[in-house]
Formats: sequence, C-alpha cells, structure tokens
Amino acid sequence: MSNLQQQRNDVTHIDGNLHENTDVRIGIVVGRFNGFVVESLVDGAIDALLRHGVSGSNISVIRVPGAFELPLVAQRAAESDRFDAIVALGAIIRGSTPHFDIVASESAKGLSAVAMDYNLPVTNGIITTDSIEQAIERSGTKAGNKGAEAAMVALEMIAVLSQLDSDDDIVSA
Ligand code: INI
Repeated sequence: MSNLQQQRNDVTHIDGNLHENTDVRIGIVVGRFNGFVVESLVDGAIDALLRHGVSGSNISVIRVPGAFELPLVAQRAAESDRFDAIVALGAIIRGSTPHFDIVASESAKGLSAVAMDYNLPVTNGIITTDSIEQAIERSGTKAGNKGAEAAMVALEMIAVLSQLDSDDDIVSA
C-alpha cells in the first residue's frame, strides 16, 4: 500500500446517521403566518421524525404568529433544556409582504444565533419564496417538503454532535 493510501486509511470520519439516536426530544417551533403552507411543513416534519423512530411523546410543537417571532421562542425552548434540537418552520412569501427581506433575514439570523448561543442544533425549515406556487412546491409537492428536510437535519446534527462529544472515533468509509 502506498504511503498516500495508508494516510487516507488513517483519516477519521465523523458522520451522524439518522437512526442511531432515536431517544431524542425535538421542539418544533412554527410561525402560523401562511398557515395553509406551514401546516404541510409541520406534517412533513412530524412524519419524518416518527418514521425515523422518534416517539410522538418526545415531539412538541410550539406555534407563534409568524416567522419573525421564531427566534425568541426558539431561544426560550433552548433555554428550557427540554430539547435536543429545535426545528423552526415557517413560510415567508415575497408576493404577500413588503417587509419580506426583513422578516426573512431576521428570522434566519436569529435562529443561527440561538444555535450558537445554546450550543444546540436549530434547523431552519423556513421557506422563503417569491410566490405562493413556489411555497406549495416546497411544502410537500414537486420540490419535496422543507419541514421533513429540516427534521432530518436535526436528527443528523444531534448524531454528529454526539459523535464529536464521545471518546470513540467513528471511522466510516
Ligand atoms: N410572517 C411570516 O411568517 N411570513 C410572511 O410571509 C409574513 N409576511 O408576509 O409579512 C410574516 N409577517 C409577520 C411577521 O412574521 C410577524 O409576525 C409580524 O411582523 C409581527 O411581529
């Protein structure tokens, strides 16, 4: 084996899988604005979590008026120590708001700040689109379901952080 090949074999890979750690508590924070789209994201997120082995009793859904309110409630949820990850769901549709950019950027910035401040996975399942059609496409039709994606990212992040915290190196090909 060449030295380069040997070095390659020595590389440590830390990956989170989606099924190892199912005993996890997930807080789903939801902005009710554009509810016809948002409720499909909530259904998608819950469905994805249940299908990956998370029990219903470990899932909480917390609703607030709109996406702008999500960072504060995510912060309280993180502070409560009741969750291993928080999934934020909402729909910001440009057509319907002149302050689209403010709501979109403040909610995203606020959620990342919570993740960093509380050292907790906070996933962003807020769809930001130019039109209602695009929002529908991302909430369970042509372009998948962003709520389900954000839920699965939360599970992967919990797993990868727990691998990082553990003493064992997970070596995967
Ligand atoms: N909130 C959303 O979640 N999506 C939107 O598209 C939206 N629009 O269109 O304005 C929206 N606005 C409400 C905002 O989130 C706050 O609830 C409101 O500004 C009060 O703080």
